[in-house]
Amino acid sequence: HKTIITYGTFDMFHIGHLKLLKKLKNMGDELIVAVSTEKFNLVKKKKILIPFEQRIEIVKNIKCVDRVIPEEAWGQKIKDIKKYGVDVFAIGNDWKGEFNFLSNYCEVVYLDRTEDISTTELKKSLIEF
Ligand code: C2G
Repeated sequence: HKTIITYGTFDMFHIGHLKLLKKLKNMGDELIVAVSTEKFNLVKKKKILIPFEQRIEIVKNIKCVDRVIPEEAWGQKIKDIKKYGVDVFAIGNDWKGEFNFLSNYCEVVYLDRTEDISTTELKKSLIEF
């Protein structure tokens, strides 16, 4: 049994998020997704359009997602890895290298992002719409 975990804001859920989650699910048996709370997005200095309750509800209902948890702090990853018996931490390669310290606790994988889509671009095209 192989458990994968990933973390993210998942604002304005789009195909880039979905492709990543499907790839992650195919890497193992159980996929856990930690969704960033409003408070933690302030820490990340990330402006959010869709409230946490809606973002986590959407991710929870994605077929390949087995469990969702809130992401409230940078420091929770090690606790989560131990608590859920995580075998693989994975995230998009925009974070390449940032989480190598987790390799003391589990495998660390950085995956290619999906090109030509991002919440930032979506916001821009909405303004022009
Ligand atoms: N992603 C992707 N392709 C895109 C856009 C996003 O593969 N076109 C991936 C990102 O690489 C990330 C995940 O989708 O793995 C979620 O993206 P964000 O919500 O932007 O995540 P972020 O705000 O960077 O939060 O502790 C880690 C942070 O919480 C990550």
